[in-house]
Amino acid sequence: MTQPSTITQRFLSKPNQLGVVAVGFNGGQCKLGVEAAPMALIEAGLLTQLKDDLDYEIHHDDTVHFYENLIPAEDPDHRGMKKPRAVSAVTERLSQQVYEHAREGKFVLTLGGDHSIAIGTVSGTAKAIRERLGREMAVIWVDAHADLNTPEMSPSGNIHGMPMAFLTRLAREDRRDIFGWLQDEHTINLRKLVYIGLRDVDRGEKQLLREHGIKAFSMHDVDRYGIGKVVEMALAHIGNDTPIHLSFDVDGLDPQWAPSTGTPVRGGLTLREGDFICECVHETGNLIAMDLVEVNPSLESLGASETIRAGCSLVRSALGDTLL
Ligand SMILES: [Mn+2]
Repeated sequence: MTQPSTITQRFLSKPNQLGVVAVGFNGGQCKLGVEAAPMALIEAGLLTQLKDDLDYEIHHDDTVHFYENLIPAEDPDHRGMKKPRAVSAVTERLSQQVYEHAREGKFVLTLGGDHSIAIGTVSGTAKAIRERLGREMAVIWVDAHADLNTPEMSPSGNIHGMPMAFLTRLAREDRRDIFGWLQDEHTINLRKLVYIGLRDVDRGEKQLLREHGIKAFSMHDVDRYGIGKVVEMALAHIGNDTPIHLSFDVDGLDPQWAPSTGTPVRGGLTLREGDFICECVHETGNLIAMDLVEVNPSLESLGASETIRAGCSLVRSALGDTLL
């Protein structure tokens, strides 16, 4: 038995309204299956739970967007990036969809899809928050990976490893059809980015994290301080007067809890630690949007339903579900 959240939301003018965008996009990486996640999460009852148990008014077009008509026939690699035009076109459209929900003061929940879609979601909320409140927002990125590779640094060329580089302007591209649509209004200040759960960070990314003093809590920090202290430090870094966009890659969780994901890495967060992060971020009253990405129901037949259940639990926790 659950009940609606009692936390006052500081930056949402319609705190009980939920804009939902279901994004069945897999083009930021090479494995099939992640495009099926939004439907799997919805069929598992996620939106019904948010409506019936947590009293949200759901604004969803009842569509999983695959954006087939945006995918170009020809999409050769550019600066080592794979499918750059497809990812650019899809995230540009998604950015607009998210922006339209966020500018009305609704919470925006995006169900991915691979993590490249965050180029669309974060840019959309960042723009809306700048317009609506005249503020810069913060991003909490829960992930095994930093997703901070510039195209030239990326070992794989998969754009799901690059979203944070484009969103912070560490990577730039002038071509309109390859992320040239990203304007200053869409971007995130490096000082307002916080990572939790990192444990598989590429060498070039480590250098960027150090050079720019980006706040990052790895699994080493979770082991040393405990998740309670880590979340406290993460939120202290952001400050209490800043809207927060939570981008949660399910591979932040240990494969024991979320095995069905494209790039699992052992030694991750427990489901309770993941839920705890979401609960605490909700409790700030500053959360304005959440992405749940990289659930891949096709990858591990035995673990798919477990991973979907874990994903539902994370979203419910971020939207105010409590244990008591
Ligand atoms: Mn990721």
